[in-house]
Amino acid sequence: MDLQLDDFRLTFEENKKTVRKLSDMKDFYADQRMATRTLQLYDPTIYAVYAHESEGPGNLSYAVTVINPGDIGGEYYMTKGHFHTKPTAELYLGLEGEGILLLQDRKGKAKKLPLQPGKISYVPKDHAHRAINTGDSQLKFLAIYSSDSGHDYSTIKEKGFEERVKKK
Ligand code: M6P
Ligand code: ZN
Repeated sequence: MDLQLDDFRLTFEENKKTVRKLSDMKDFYADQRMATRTLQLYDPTIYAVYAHESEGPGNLSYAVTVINPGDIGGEYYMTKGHFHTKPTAELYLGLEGEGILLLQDRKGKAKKLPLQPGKISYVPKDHAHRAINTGDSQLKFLAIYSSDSGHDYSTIKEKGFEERVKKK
């Protein structure tokens, strides 16, 4: 299915805004020396999440994430990445910019999907997911997820993703 849509304006009322700066996620980057050096100079905003969150089972939450262009020691700006605490899936829709959606199952098997305008990607349950901005402009995408999915960041923080996406 291929749908040609006219330019449109996406609007919704967020009830939660999260801004992640380098200082919030220093440990997620491979090049710790470069992360430390960067933080001595400034604390760049890596991404912001504008979410409309609902509560409880049976409901949906959704969010637009905006990842700035940039890298730390060649590793592109990216989201922290997480598993869901409950086995629930998630849907991604690329809006602007170019990037990669990195998936990883519980056994550590990774998969890279393109994140680009108009592209819908499905994150199966029990798969960690991280978005990476590989372009030179902002990467924007919409994510829709179960309201009770929950974010487990600790597994990724401890073990990391098998794959890192770096500048060539
Ligand atoms: C998407 C969704 C959100 C998530 C956000 C940023 O919008 O998956 O649930 O919060 O990306 O990703 P992270 O929470 O891993 O930093
Ligand atoms: Zn998620």
